[in-house]
Amino acid sequence: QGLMAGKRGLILGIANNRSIAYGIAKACVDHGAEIALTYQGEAFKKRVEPLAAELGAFVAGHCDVTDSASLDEVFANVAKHWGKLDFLVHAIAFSDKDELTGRYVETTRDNFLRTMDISVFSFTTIAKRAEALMTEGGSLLTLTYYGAEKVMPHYNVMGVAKAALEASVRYLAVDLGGKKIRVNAISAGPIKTLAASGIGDFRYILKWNEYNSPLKQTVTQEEVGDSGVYFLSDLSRGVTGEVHHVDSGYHVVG
Ligand code: 0WD
Repeated sequence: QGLMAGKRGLILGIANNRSIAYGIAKACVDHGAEIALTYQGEAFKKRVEPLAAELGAFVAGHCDVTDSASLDEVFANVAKHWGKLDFLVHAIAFSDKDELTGRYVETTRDNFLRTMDISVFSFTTIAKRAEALMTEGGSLLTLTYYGAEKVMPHYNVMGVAKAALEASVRYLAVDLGGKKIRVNAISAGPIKTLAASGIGDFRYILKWNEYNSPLKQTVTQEEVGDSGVYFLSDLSRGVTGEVHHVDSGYHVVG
């Protein structure tokens, strides 16, 4: 038995074993959940398949959120395999790394739209697809960052996108609440991952958080994973529309 025994969830956004989504996936499995994973293209397939084997996960296929046919296929595979869904994790974001440095005002229209499409709209379209399978209620979780609330150096258009993502959490919570589907976000402190390596001066940001956060340390994927279990399990059954900081407390001082 476990906090997540009997629950089945789809986890999107594992690039490798340093991904935040991997930390959440592992914590869910440790607490008894069954999970499905996706990969973004052939390059990531080779990394995700061994992780799926390790976690006893079902691989639901290729998922590129800019390609709705791939999303249709992933959800069709989940429907065929399980018939229903209890939870979903969205840990996907993208922006051109040339624009994750310097001034926000230089953002191009193309990269603005692409960043919003992959990092914000994807959560809404995925929520709609998940709603159809969450026949007994459910829990949706996305990942955000403090750069949505305060100006962080180099975070630029991604900060604007995360602000829109956090607003989406609130609108989706209202739309889906009647079906007992909860929608929340974890605002994670900085963690060294593939996506984070695209952000200018990331090592400095890590050190800054370590020295200045109340807990005097940066967070780990395991810590985000454990908080994820709270949101994805019935422990948080009274909570929706929330943006919860898992950042060693940095947001109270930064
Ligand atoms: O410090 C950090 N690492 C933080 C990350 C602090 C706070 C929040 N986050 C957020 C990110 O913005 C993102 O929403 O957490 C989420 C997960 O990011 P991560 O774990 O830091 O990064 P990573 O391991 O790289 O996973 C993100 C993945 C992609 O990897 P790459 O490296 O290719 O960007 O998002 C996926 C992809 O697997 N992804 C896509 N998936 C489907 N379709 C797409 C796409 N078009 N684009 C990116």
